Amino acid sequence: MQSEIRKELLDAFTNAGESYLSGQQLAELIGCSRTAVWKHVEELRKEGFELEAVRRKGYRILKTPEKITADEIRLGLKTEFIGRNIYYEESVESTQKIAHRLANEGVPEGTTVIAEEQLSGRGRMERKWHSPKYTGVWMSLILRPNIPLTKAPQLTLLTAVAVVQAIEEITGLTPEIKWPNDILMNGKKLTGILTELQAEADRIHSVIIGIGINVNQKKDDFPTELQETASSLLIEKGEPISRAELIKSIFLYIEKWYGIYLEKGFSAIKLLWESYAISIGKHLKARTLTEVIEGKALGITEDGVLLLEDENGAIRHIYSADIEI
Ligand code: BT5
Repeated sequence: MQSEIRKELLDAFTNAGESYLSGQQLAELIGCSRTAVWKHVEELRKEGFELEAVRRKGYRILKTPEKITADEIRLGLKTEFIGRNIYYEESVESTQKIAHRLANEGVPEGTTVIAEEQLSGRGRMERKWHSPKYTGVWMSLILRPNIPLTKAPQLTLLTAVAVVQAIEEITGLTPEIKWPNDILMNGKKLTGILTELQAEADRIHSVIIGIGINVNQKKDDFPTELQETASSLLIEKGEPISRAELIKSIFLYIEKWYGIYLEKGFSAIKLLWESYAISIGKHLKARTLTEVIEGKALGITEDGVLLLEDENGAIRHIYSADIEI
């Protein structure tokens, strides 16, 4: 109930833009007392929002806090369901773990878990994902598409396209995608995506999409073993980037492409993905669990499988691998 009022309050400020809203107007819009409005405004102040209060005019928001809070993401969020239900945590082991639990409990599609820090963030195949406090976007999104299991990898590619477009919109930088799940800038990794499934036979219950983006880390903030291979938006752009704005933009692009995907299939996303991919046309080494395959990357299939032409001219289908260019 409390958070419902908060959501409505932030929606009201969003719609008001630069204009002031009086306590009376807010109370009427939300359907609560003026005292309750005042109490919630004070709560927003405590979270780091700067609010201006002018006699006879009312309130307006001047500045949102440095920390990402669920409220800050809600302010100005234009999606219908992606990110509408947010679980925001200060410190967690892994947002994936929490999202799996919530998915089991039946939370609505689009529910997202966001944390300021992960103590054991994970990558693919039990690898670790470095997720220090207040500097990155560490989040897991729950989707429930009605698609066969074999199509699930397409959602990793869809997410990569959405994240690249959001980064472009917020920073003006144009990163590149390395199949299947890395987003790079100048050859260094900015983002990793981890798609996990809850499924039974051939039916998907939930897809949990983990997105990790290095945003405001400086070079020294990375452990030595990552300093040559990882980068952040701050390093690439030369100035700090608002994580909340980036998250909102990602939500909007995911919602857009997910809608198109469910309605029309993967083709439009495949084309876009290929336009952002660095690996196509290049000679690569694909390290799978069992072998290393070398060849020229021809593109991806309709299912998101990477096609490599090996030295004998044979076309190999790569379902899961690490790529070296
Ligand atoms: C990935 O795995 O790239 C997927 C990473 C997904 C992280 C998100 S954060 C929110 C959600 N919750 C989680 O617990 N996970 C997801 P993979 O392709 O396996 O790459 C992992 C490798 O990237 C590691 O072995 C390191 O070499 C490198 N790495 C680790 N942390 C990094 C970082 N912050 N930036 C760049 N590279 C990193």
